[in-house]
Amino acid sequence: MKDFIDLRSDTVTKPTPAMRKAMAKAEVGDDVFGEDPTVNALQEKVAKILGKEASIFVPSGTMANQLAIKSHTQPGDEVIIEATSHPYNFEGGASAALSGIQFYCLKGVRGILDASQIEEAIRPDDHHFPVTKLICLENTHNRGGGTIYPIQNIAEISRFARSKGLLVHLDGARLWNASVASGIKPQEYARWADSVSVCLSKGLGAPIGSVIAGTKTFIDRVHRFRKMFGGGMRQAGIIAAAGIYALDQHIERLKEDHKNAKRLALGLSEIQGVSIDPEHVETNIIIFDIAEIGMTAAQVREEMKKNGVLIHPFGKTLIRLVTHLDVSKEDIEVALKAFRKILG
Ligand code: TLP
Repeated sequence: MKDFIDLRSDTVTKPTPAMRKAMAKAEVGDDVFGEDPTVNALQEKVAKILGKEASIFVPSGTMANQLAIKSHTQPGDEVIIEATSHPYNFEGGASAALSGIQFYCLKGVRGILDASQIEEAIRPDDHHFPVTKLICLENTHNRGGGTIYPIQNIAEISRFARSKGLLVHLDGARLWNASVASGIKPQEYARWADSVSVCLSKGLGAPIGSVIAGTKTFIDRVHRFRKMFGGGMRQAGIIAAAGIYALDQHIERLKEDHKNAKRLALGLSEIQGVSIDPEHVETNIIIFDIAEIGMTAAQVREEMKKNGVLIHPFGKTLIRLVTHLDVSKEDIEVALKAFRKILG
Protein backbone atom coordinates (compact mmCIF):
# COMPACT_ATOMS: atom_id res chain seq x y z
CA MET A 1 0.00 0.00 0.00
CA LYS A 2 1.28 3.46 -0.86
CA ASP A 3 2.03 5.74 2.06
CA PHE A 4 0.20 9.00 2.57
CA ILE A 5 1.23 11.93 0.39
CA ASP A 6 2.70 13.99 3.19
CA LEU A 7 2.53 17.75 2.53
CA ARG A 8 2.67 18.76 6.20
CA SER A 9 6.34 19.77 6.11
CA ASP A 10 9.65 19.15 4.38
CA THR A 11 10.90 17.86 7.75
CA VAL A 12 9.23 14.51 6.96
CA THR A 13 11.70 13.45 4.23
CA LYS A 14 13.35 10.10 4.78
CA PRO A 15 16.90 9.00 3.93
CA THR A 16 17.12 7.37 0.50
CA PRO A 17 18.76 3.91 0.16
CA ALA A 18 21.95 5.58 -1.17
CA MET A 19 22.01 7.99 1.77
CA ARG A 20 21.59 5.06 4.18
CA LYS A 21 24.56 3.37 2.50
CA ALA A 22 26.69 6.48 3.01
CA MET A 23 25.58 6.54 6.67
CA ALA A 24 26.43 2.88 7.18
CA LYS A 25 29.93 3.40 5.77
CA ALA A 26 30.68 6.56 7.78
CA GLU A 27 33.87 6.64 9.82
CA VAL A 28 33.03 7.77 13.34
CA GLY A 29 34.70 8.93 16.55
CA ASP A 30 33.74 10.81 19.70
CA ASP A 31 32.66 14.25 18.52
CA VAL A 32 32.65 15.71 22.04
CA PHE A 33 36.43 15.17 21.85
CA GLY A 34 36.36 16.62 18.30
CA GLU A 35 37.40 13.19 16.99
CA ASP A 36 34.64 12.29 14.58
CA PRO A 37 36.17 12.59 11.10
CA THR A 38 32.79 12.67 9.33
CA VAL A 39 31.43 15.43 11.58
CA ASN A 40 34.67 17.36 11.04
CA ALA A 41 34.33 16.92 7.28
CA LEU A 42 30.71 18.16 7.35
CA GLN A 43 31.69 21.19 9.43
CA GLU A 44 34.52 22.08 7.04
CA LYS A 45 32.23 21.61 4.06
CA VAL A 46 29.45 23.85 5.41
CA ALA A 47 31.91 26.55 6.56
CA LYS A 48 33.31 26.59 3.02
CA ILE A 49 29.88 26.69 1.35
CA LEU A 50 28.90 29.62 3.58
CA GLY A 51 32.26 31.39 3.32
CA LYS A 52 32.77 31.40 7.09
CA GLU A 53 35.83 30.54 9.20
CA ALA A 54 34.19 27.71 11.11
CA SER A 55 30.98 25.80 11.71
CA ILE A 56 29.49 23.40 14.25
CA PHE A 57 27.07 20.49 13.88
CA VAL A 58 24.01 20.56 16.17
CA PRO A 59 20.94 18.32 16.50
CA SER A 60 18.19 20.70 15.31
CA GLY A 61 17.33 24.00 13.71
CA THR A 62 15.79 25.13 16.97
CA MET A 63 19.01 24.43 18.86
CA ALA A 64 20.98 26.22 16.13
CA ASN A 65 18.89 29.39 16.45
CA GLN A 66 18.93 29.24 20.24
CA LEU A 67 22.68 28.70 20.41
CA ALA A 68 23.25 31.65 18.08
CA ILE A 69 20.98 33.88 20.19
CA LYS A 70 22.63 32.69 23.42
CA SER A 71 26.13 33.24 22.06
CA HIS A 72 25.44 36.74 20.71
CA THR A 73 23.55 38.19 23.71
CA GLN A 74 23.43 38.83 27.47
CA PRO A 75 20.26 38.44 29.58
CA GLY A 76 18.11 41.57 29.29
CA ASP A 77 19.26 42.36 25.74
CA GLU A 78 16.73 42.95 23.00
CA VAL A 79 16.66 41.06 19.71
CA ILE A 80 14.86 42.56 16.71
CA ILE A 81 12.89 39.96 14.80
CA GLU A 82 9.96 39.65 12.42
CA ALA A 83 6.66 38.94 14.20
CA THR A 84 5.94 35.67 12.37
CA SER A 85 9.51 34.33 12.64
CA HIS A 86 10.38 30.82 13.77
CA PRO A 87 12.39 31.66 16.94
CA TYR A 88 9.64 33.94 18.23
CA ASN A 89 6.69 31.63 17.47
CA PHE A 90 7.78 28.03 17.18
CA GLU A 91 10.65 27.40 19.57
CA GLY A 92 8.72 27.04 22.82
CA GLY A 93 9.72 30.44 24.20
CA ALA A 94 13.32 29.16 24.36
CA SER A 95 15.00 32.54 23.88
CA ALA A 96 13.35 33.92 27.04
CA ALA A 97 13.99 30.73 29.00
CA LEU A 98 17.55 29.99 27.87
CA SER A 99 19.03 33.39 27.01
CA GLY A 100 16.84 35.77 29.06
CA ILE A 101 16.46 38.10 26.09
CA GLN A 102 13.33 39.86 24.92
CA PHE A 103 12.20 40.18 21.33
CA TYR A 104 11.23 43.41 19.63
CA CYS A 105 8.85 42.19 16.92
CA LEU A 106 8.36 43.99 13.62
CA LYS A 107 5.67 43.18 11.08
CA GLY A 108 7.13 42.33 7.69
CA VAL A 109 5.62 41.79 4.27
CA ARG A 110 5.33 38.03 4.01
CA GLY A 111 8.12 37.88 6.60
CA ILE A 112 10.42 40.39 4.93
CA LEU A 113 11.69 43.52 6.71
CA ASP A 114 13.46 46.56 5.35
CA ALA A 115 16.24 48.60 6.91
CA SER A 116 14.04 51.62 7.72
CA GLN A 117 11.91 49.45 10.03
CA ILE A 118 15.02 48.31 11.88
CA GLU A 119 16.16 51.90 12.31
CA GLU A 120 12.96 52.73 14.18
CA ALA A 121 13.25 49.67 16.42
CA ILE A 122 16.72 50.35 17.79
CA ARG A 123 16.54 51.55 21.39
CA PRO A 124 18.11 54.86 22.36
CA ASP A 125 21.28 54.75 24.45
CA ASP A 126 19.48 55.48 27.71
CA HIS A 127 19.45 53.35 30.85
CA HIS A 128 15.63 53.10 30.77
CA PHE A 129 15.78 50.87 27.73
CA PRO A 130 17.00 47.38 27.00
CA VAL A 131 20.17 47.14 24.92
CA THR A 132 19.45 46.31 21.28
CA LYS A 133 22.01 43.64 20.38
CA LEU A 134 20.97 41.37 17.55
CA ILE A 135 18.78 41.23 14.45
CA CYS A 136 17.42 37.84 13.35
CA LEU A 137 16.39 37.26 9.74
CA GLU A 138 14.83 34.13 8.20
CA ASN A 139 15.55 33.02 4.60
CA THR A 140 13.37 31.56 3.21
CA HIS A 141 10.67 32.82 5.51
CA ASN A 142 8.51 29.93 6.66
CA ARG A 143 5.36 31.63 7.94
CA GLY A 144 5.72 34.24 5.18
CA GLY A 145 5.08 31.38 2.72
CA GLY A 146 8.62 30.35 1.75
CA THR A 147 9.50 33.93 0.79
CA ILE A 148 13.01 34.57 -0.47
CA TYR A 149 14.66 37.44 1.41
CA PRO A 150 15.69 39.92 -1.30
CA ILE A 151 19.48 40.21 -1.11
CA GLN A 152 19.21 44.04 -1.24
CA ASN A 153 17.13 44.02 1.95
CA ILE A 154 19.62 41.72 3.68
CA ALA A 155 22.55 43.88 2.57
CA GLU A 156 20.90 47.13 3.67
CA ILE A 157 19.82 45.71 7.02
CA SER A 158 23.29 44.31 7.60
CA ARG A 159 25.13 47.51 6.60
CA PHE A 160 22.86 49.46 8.89
CA ALA A 161 23.30 46.94 11.73
CA ARG A 162 27.08 47.12 11.39
CA SER A 163 27.04 50.90 11.42
CA LYS A 164 25.20 50.71 14.77
CA GLY A 165 27.37 47.94 16.24
CA LEU A 166 24.56 45.37 16.05
CA LEU A 167 24.93 41.71 15.07
CA VAL A 168 22.91 39.75 12.51
CA HIS A 169 21.86 36.11 12.73
CA LEU A 170 20.41 34.45 9.65
CA ASP A 171 18.07 31.51 10.21
CA GLY A 172 18.80 29.70 6.97
CA ALA A 173 16.82 26.55 7.72
CA ARG A 174 15.83 26.72 4.04
CA LEU A 175 18.71 28.83 2.70
CA TRP A 176 19.26 26.07 0.13
CA ASN A 177 15.78 26.68 -1.28
CA ALA A 178 16.40 30.43 -1.41
CA SER A 179 19.70 29.91 -3.19
CA VAL A 180 18.45 27.40 -5.76
CA ALA A 181 15.40 29.56 -6.56
CA SER A 182 17.21 32.91 -6.74
CA GLY A 183 20.52 31.74 -8.22
CA ILE A 184 22.30 33.65 -5.42
CA LYS A 185 25.02 31.55 -3.75
CA PRO A 186 24.57 30.63 -0.06
CA GLN A 187 27.87 32.41 0.57
CA GLU A 188 26.52 35.65 -0.86
CA TYR A 189 23.58 35.55 1.57
CA ALA A 190 25.84 34.48 4.44
CA ARG A 191 28.40 37.26 4.02
CA TRP A 192 25.93 39.76 5.42
CA ALA A 193 25.38 37.81 8.64
CA ASP A 194 27.58 37.26 11.70
CA SER A 195 26.09 33.81 12.14
CA VAL A 196 24.11 31.56 9.83
CA SER A 197 22.23 28.38 10.70
CA VAL A 198 21.29 25.87 8.03
CA CYS A 199 19.24 22.68 8.25
CA LEU A 200 20.02 19.32 6.68
CA SER A 201 16.73 17.76 7.71
CA LYS A 202 14.36 19.96 5.69
CA GLY A 203 13.63 18.65 2.25
CA LEU A 204 17.07 17.07 1.85
CA GLY A 205 16.37 13.59 3.20
CA ALA A 206 18.81 13.76 6.12
CA PRO A 207 17.18 12.45 9.31
CA ILE A 208 18.69 14.97 11.74
CA GLY A 209 20.98 17.91 11.89
CA SER A 210 21.70 21.58 11.51
CA VAL A 211 24.94 23.55 11.27
CA ILE A 212 25.84 27.01 12.60
CA ALA A 213 28.60 28.97 10.87
CA GLY A 214 30.52 32.11 11.82
CA THR A 215 33.95 33.27 12.96
CA LYS A 216 36.25 30.84 14.83
CA THR A 217 35.83 32.83 18.05
CA PHE A 218 32.05 32.79 17.74
CA ILE A 219 31.90 29.05 16.98
CA ASP A 220 34.14 28.41 19.98
CA ARG A 221 31.60 30.20 22.16
CA VAL A 222 28.74 28.21 20.55
CA HIS A 223 30.67 25.01 21.29
CA ARG A 224 30.64 25.77 25.02
CA PHE A 225 26.88 26.46 24.99
CA ARG A 226 26.19 23.40 22.81
CA LYS A 227 27.62 21.33 25.67
CA MET A 228 25.55 23.29 28.19
CA PHE A 229 22.34 22.76 26.17
CA GLY A 230 23.02 19.02 25.95
CA GLY A 231 23.71 19.10 22.23
CA GLY A 232 27.18 17.52 22.34
CA MET A 233 26.85 14.26 20.42
CA ARG A 234 29.21 11.31 20.34
CA GLN A 235 29.55 9.09 17.23
CA ALA A 236 27.52 11.61 15.27
CA GLY A 237 29.35 10.83 12.02
CA ILE A 238 26.53 8.40 11.21
CA ILE A 239 24.15 11.34 10.85
CA ALA A 240 26.74 13.82 9.57
CA ALA A 241 27.31 11.42 6.65
CA ALA A 242 23.65 11.85 5.72
CA GLY A 243 24.19 15.62 5.78
CA ILE A 244 27.22 15.41 3.48
CA TYR A 245 25.30 13.16 1.11
CA ALA A 246 22.32 15.56 1.17
CA LEU A 247 24.49 18.56 0.33
CA ASP A 248 26.17 16.73 -2.54
CA GLN A 249 23.08 15.09 -4.03
CA HIS A 250 19.87 16.80 -2.96
CA ILE A 251 20.36 20.55 -3.32
CA GLU A 252 20.00 21.01 -7.08
CA ARG A 253 16.83 18.90 -7.15
CA LEU A 254 15.06 21.41 -4.86
CA LYS A 255 14.12 23.06 -8.16
CA GLU A 256 11.68 20.19 -8.69
CA ASP A 257 10.04 20.91 -5.34
CA HIS A 258 9.65 24.55 -6.32
CA LYS A 259 8.06 23.55 -9.63
CA ASN A 260 5.71 21.18 -7.82
CA ALA A 261 4.76 23.90 -5.35
CA LYS A 262 3.96 26.30 -8.18
CA ARG A 263 1.82 23.66 -9.92
CA LEU A 264 -0.03 22.99 -6.67
CA ALA A 265 -0.59 26.71 -6.09
CA LEU A 266 -1.89 27.24 -9.62
CA GLY A 267 -4.27 24.28 -9.26
CA LEU A 268 -5.54 25.55 -5.92
CA SER A 269 -6.06 29.06 -7.31
CA GLU A 270 -8.55 27.59 -9.79
CA ILE A 271 -10.80 26.33 -6.97
CA GLN A 272 -13.58 28.81 -6.18
CA GLY A 273 -13.21 30.24 -2.67
CA VAL A 274 -9.51 29.40 -2.25
CA SER A 275 -7.51 32.53 -1.55
CA ILE A 276 -3.97 32.21 -2.90
CA ASP A 277 -1.69 34.19 -5.18
CA PRO A 278 0.54 31.70 -7.02
CA GLU A 279 2.97 34.56 -7.71
CA HIS A 280 3.75 34.56 -4.00
CA VAL A 281 4.85 30.92 -4.10
CA GLU A 282 8.58 31.41 -4.60
CA THR A 283 9.97 28.14 -3.21
CA ASN A 284 8.47 24.99 -1.66
CA ILE A 285 5.92 26.45 0.80
CA ILE A 286 2.31 27.25 -0.04
CA ILE A 287 -0.03 29.02 2.36
CA PHE A 288 -3.66 29.60 1.45
CA ASP A 289 -6.91 30.68 3.04
CA ILE A 290 -10.20 28.80 2.80
CA ALA A 291 -12.32 31.24 4.84
CA GLU A 292 -14.80 31.69 1.95
CA ILE A 293 -15.41 27.96 1.66
CA GLY A 294 -17.09 27.63 5.04
CA MET A 295 -14.87 24.82 6.35
CA THR A 296 -12.12 25.05 8.96
CA ALA A 297 -8.55 24.04 8.17
CA ALA A 298 -8.89 21.23 10.74
CA GLN A 299 -11.96 19.84 8.93
CA VAL A 300 -10.13 19.96 5.60
CA ARG A 301 -7.19 18.16 7.21
CA GLU A 302 -9.48 15.29 8.25
CA GLU A 303 -11.14 15.05 4.84
CA MET A 304 -7.81 15.17 3.00
CA LYS A 305 -6.46 12.44 5.26
CA LYS A 306 -9.35 10.19 4.23
CA ASN A 307 -8.16 10.80 0.66
CA GLY A 308 -4.56 9.85 1.45
CA VAL A 309 -3.09 13.36 1.73
CA LEU A 310 -1.67 14.91 4.91
CA ILE A 311 -1.79 18.70 5.30
CA HIS A 312 -0.99 21.19 8.05
CA PRO A 313 -3.51 23.76 9.38
CA PHE A 314 -1.71 27.07 9.98
CA GLY A 315 -4.64 28.88 11.61
CA LYS A 316 -8.44 28.52 11.71
CA THR A 317 -8.83 28.78 7.95
CA LEU A 318 -5.18 28.85 6.83
CA ILE A 319 -3.48 25.79 5.40
CA ARG A 320 0.23 25.25 4.76
CA LEU A 321 1.54 22.74 2.23
CA VAL A 322 5.22 21.96 1.70
CA THR A 323 6.74 20.08 -1.24
CA HIS A 324 9.89 18.00 -0.81
CA LEU A 325 12.05 15.04 -1.84
CA ASP A 326 9.34 12.47 -1.08
CA VAL A 327 6.57 14.18 -3.07
CA SER A 328 6.48 13.54 -6.82
CA LYS A 329 4.89 15.42 -9.71
CA GLU A 330 2.23 12.69 -9.81
CA ASP A 331 1.53 13.11 -6.09
CA ILE A 332 0.76 16.79 -6.75
CA GLU A 333 -1.96 15.81 -9.24
CA VAL A 334 -3.43 13.32 -6.72
CA ALA A 335 -3.43 15.99 -4.00
CA LEU A 336 -5.07 18.52 -6.33
CA LYS A 337 -7.78 16.03 -7.24
CA ALA A 338 -8.53 15.52 -3.54
CA PHE A 339 -8.60 19.28 -2.90
CA ARG A 340 -11.00 19.78 -5.82
CA LYS A 341 -13.27 17.07 -4.42
CA ILE A 342 -13.27 18.48 -0.88
CA LEU A 343 -13.16 22.22 -1.49
CA GLY A 344 -14.73 22.52 -4.94
N1 TLP B 1 10.03 24.42 11.13
C1 TLP B 1 9.04 23.37 11.21
C2 TLP B 1 8.07 23.66 12.36
O1 TLP B 1 8.75 23.92 13.53
C3 TLP B 1 7.12 24.78 12.08
C4 TLP B 1 8.31 23.25 9.92
O2 TLP B 1 7.60 22.25 9.75
O3 TLP B 1 8.46 24.13 9.06
N2 TLP B 1 13.83 27.69 11.42
C5 TLP B 1 12.84 27.57 10.49
C6 TLP B 1 12.64 28.66 9.51
C7 TLP B 1 12.03 26.43 10.48
O4 TLP B 1 11.06 26.35 9.59
C8 TLP B 1 12.26 25.41 11.43
C9 TLP B 1 11.38 24.18 11.45
C10 TLP B 1 13.29 25.58 12.35
C11 TLP B 1 14.06 26.74 12.32
C12 TLP B 1 13.57 24.56 13.44
O5 TLP B 1 14.10 23.39 12.95
P1 TLP B 1 13.99 22.01 13.81
O6 TLP B 1 12.64 21.48 13.52
O7 TLP B 1 15.10 21.20 13.23
O8 TLP B 1 14.20 22.35 15.21
